[in-house]
Amino acid sequence: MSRIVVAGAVIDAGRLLLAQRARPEHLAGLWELPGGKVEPGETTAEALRRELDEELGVEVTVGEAIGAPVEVAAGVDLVALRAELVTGTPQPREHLAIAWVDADELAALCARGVVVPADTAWLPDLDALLRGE
Ligand code: 523
Repeated sequence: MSRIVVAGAVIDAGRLLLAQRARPEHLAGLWELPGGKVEPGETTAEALRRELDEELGVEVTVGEAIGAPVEVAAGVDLVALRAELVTGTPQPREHLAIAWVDADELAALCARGVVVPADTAWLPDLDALLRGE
């Protein structure tokens, strides 16, 4: 059975929220769209709301999918959904840090190889959103 991991593209005032992973070792220190595994019985939107509450202490509304799903492991697909902050200020409860980046800063991080590899697939889609196209 395939599993889904959901990641949130939280955009506010032309900036994207990134979170720096603390684990596992091969991803530690890399920046990602925050999220996590969809649990049985959850929709992707429900899972994203739960993950962003647990990880960052924020309430979000979830919007449309961004880009195409990425296979992160055999039978594990990663999907990105747009999300908008409703309440709370993101705090890195499970990450090393958080950052708000504009389109140029996101491209620079991807070019430096400090973004989680799967997430770099969405760079064109995120770039267009951040530039308001
Ligand atoms: N990714 C990934 N990008 C990304 C996320 C949220 C996750 O490539 N933006 C990958 C990393 C892991 C897998 O998806 O291989 C599961 O993500 P993880 O560890 O964030 O999921 P959790 O938080 O549900 O995991 P555990 O609670 O540790 O089981």
